[in-house]
Amino acid sequence: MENKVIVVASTNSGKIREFRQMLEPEGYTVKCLADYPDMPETEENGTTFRENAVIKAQAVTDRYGIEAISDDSGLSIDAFNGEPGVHSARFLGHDTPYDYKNRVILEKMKDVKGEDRGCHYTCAIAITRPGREPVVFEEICRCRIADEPKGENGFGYDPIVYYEPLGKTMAEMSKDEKNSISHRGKAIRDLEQWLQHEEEH
Ligand code: ITT
Repeated sequence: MENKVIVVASTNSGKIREFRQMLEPEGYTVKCLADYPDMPETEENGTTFRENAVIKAQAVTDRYGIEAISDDSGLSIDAFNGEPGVHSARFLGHDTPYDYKNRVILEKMKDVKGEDRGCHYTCAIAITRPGREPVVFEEICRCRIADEPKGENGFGYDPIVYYEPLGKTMAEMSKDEKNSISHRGKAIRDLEQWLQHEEEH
């Protein structure tokens, strides 16, 4: 049987890599916006992860008349009242390097101790299809802000996001470890189950 093609409406290479790591071994071919170079940038003007996820996938479905999947995600920090949240990519500037963003967060958190360093990642994955209602899978991963950046793996905020049960930051995890516990890993598994169910019916 031919692989099912999944179009992930994203330009974020870290996200796309994780979709590939999880879906390609299951027999899917993962495409991304690099395969659709004439797709204009979509304005993410929703106020929730769910809304932004639907906006991004729906834009691709509307333009090309195809099924599309998107990921809207971010890091919500308790001590910052949930910020940067949906603004995670734009926080301190979209193109600002993450080692700088991470250092700024650590500096702002220097007097915040213990339990008060709580945070969570959220991932909303939307699937849109022509003439159908969008479906969204949303998952979180509860963590805390590390005392210092650690690890070289992953992307974005991973070096300062410490996951207590494994005793390491997301950037110190292997790809399989991160995918087994992360917000995105869980949401991709939800999506996969849903796709399998759809294929059977
Ligand atoms: P697309 O919209 O093209 O997918 P984007 O980077 O603009 O790419 P978002 O608006 O969803 O995507 O922003 C998500 C940001 O949240 C992302 O840029 C990272 O900084 C952060 N983020 C989300 N998941 C993460 C993860 O698993 N590890 C580290 N940082 C993550």
